[in-house]
Amino acid sequence: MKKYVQKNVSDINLEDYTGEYEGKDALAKDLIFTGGRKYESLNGLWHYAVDQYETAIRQHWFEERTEMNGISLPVDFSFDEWPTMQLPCSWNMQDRMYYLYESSMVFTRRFSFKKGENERVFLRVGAANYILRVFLNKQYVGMHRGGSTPMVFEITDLLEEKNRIMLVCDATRRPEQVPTENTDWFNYGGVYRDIQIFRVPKTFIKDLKISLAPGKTMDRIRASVELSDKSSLRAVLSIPELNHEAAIEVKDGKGSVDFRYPGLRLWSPEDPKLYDVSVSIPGDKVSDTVGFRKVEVVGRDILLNGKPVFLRGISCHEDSFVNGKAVSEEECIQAINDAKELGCNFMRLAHYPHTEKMAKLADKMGMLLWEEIPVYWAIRFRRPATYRDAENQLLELITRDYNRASVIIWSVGNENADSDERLSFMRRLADTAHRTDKTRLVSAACLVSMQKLAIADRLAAHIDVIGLNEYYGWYAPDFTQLPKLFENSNPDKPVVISEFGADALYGHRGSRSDKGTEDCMADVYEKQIATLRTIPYIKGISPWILYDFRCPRRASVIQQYFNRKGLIDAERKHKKLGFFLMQEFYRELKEQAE
Ligand code: GCB
Repeated sequence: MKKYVQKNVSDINLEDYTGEYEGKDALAKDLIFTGGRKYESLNGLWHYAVDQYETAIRQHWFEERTEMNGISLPVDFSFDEWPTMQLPCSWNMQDRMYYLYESSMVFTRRFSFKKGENERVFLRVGAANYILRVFLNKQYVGMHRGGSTPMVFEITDLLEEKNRIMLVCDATRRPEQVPTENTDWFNYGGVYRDIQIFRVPKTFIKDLKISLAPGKTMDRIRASVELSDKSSLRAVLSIPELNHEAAIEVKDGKGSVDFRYPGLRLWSPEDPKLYDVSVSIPGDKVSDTVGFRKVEVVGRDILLNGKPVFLRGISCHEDSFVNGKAVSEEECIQAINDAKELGCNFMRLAHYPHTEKMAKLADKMGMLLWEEIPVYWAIRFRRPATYRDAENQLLELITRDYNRASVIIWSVGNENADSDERLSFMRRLADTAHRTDKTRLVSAACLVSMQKLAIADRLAAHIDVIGLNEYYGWYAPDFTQLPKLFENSNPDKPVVISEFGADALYGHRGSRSDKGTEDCMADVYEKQIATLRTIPYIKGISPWILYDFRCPRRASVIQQYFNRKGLIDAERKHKKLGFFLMQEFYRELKEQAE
């Protein structure tokens, strides 16, 4: 990190004002395992100010320099007199004034803290879009890039009994970020997931990964532990329901144990069996509630616990009519229940990591998940720093959700044109996902080749399941091409139709060719279903999309800045005709499978 430039009140001629904040990035490797840990919440009312010109970081507001040599200075902030906002939230939903605001906001609050003996203290923020800079007691703590993954900062040495924390959240869209400037969803700003403080002992359990061990058997559990330092000690894994305790020999900070448990009840959407597990070391203990399942690809089949499974899916954004991206637990439950009512056993959580609540609920409620990072459309594939950002988001997501049985697929991107730079970028991401996690499949939502009229994406060789977005009957009006496309293709692995769909405004009726009507959408669904049901290598479908969602690109009178491809409207109240067609199809598929 560069040394701070000496500032008085402002520094009006310094344009490289962000450079001095570089080099202290919170990364995936800094995350700590929080399952079962107590925490103090910093959710609640924070003072805030819109900071359109990033004056807070240009002028070092965090230093609170209000006087010089005993003489008071004019300042441009009034932390404790500012209005308040309830965090976490998407600021766009708090006041019409902020609806389209996409730059920086400053948040600050005071809090008391009683530090214990020999403890380390970490601040965890569940997500903030896109850059978050953190300041505590007049010091710069660090920053995080990436709008949908968690971050952890150590604050042990900066804490006092009375503290002031300041968060500067920058929601600017930039071409080099992941995602880039142009997406088909709304750019909600804000610190929109939980803000928490965790206390841990000096040597603590930094990570716990637990799953079925990769390999042939389906009754072998593997637990791996990583400590915060290179200590060697014995950890104890306990799964009370199995009456099982196992010692984990930890050497130089790492250790793992494998053991067989014949008769283990495996997790599946039909039987989402979960077990409480805990790991303890002297002075520290973490816990989790996990399911055990095996997912693999054999030929063109996806196998769950050794049996072929068809993914009866639906795509879903993290977008609430009322709360924006700060979706509530009730809204997550509702989304899973609506998907279940549709007949789904699978949801594609597009196009970025959704709240971790979603995967925990899916574990409990029995829903398979596809989780994705926002390598979406025209990413700067040549830029090394953009790759590092994308890879870090992928690793943060994998670290966060590794123990979730519901998550079966990591998707490394969506609809990226098949160039050499893109291939090398996304292939590296797929390799990273495979290397880091051997218990899941890797996919990406690919485009069809219009020239070859076939599935011809070169990335397909590097992923386990080919995701395919196709909009025959909608963007590609000539529906007769879809069966031809499948005839021309002979993939050597399963294909999941990760998107198809059509816009319709709920209640708008007309002829089947009248775009924007429910009838036209129903026509597309009927034709899609009739074709997709005949293709043997299609092993899953997740139409676009469960709910209508906000989208600045959609300015027609029907859309009114919403993407209207939802099977249910944005208010989550009304189901469109397409919903019932898909429901009927999934009912049939389910019956066939039983
Ligand atoms: C797509 C994109 C998705 C869009 C959708 C649409 O192919 O993957 O993000 O929202 O099409 O509605 O155009």
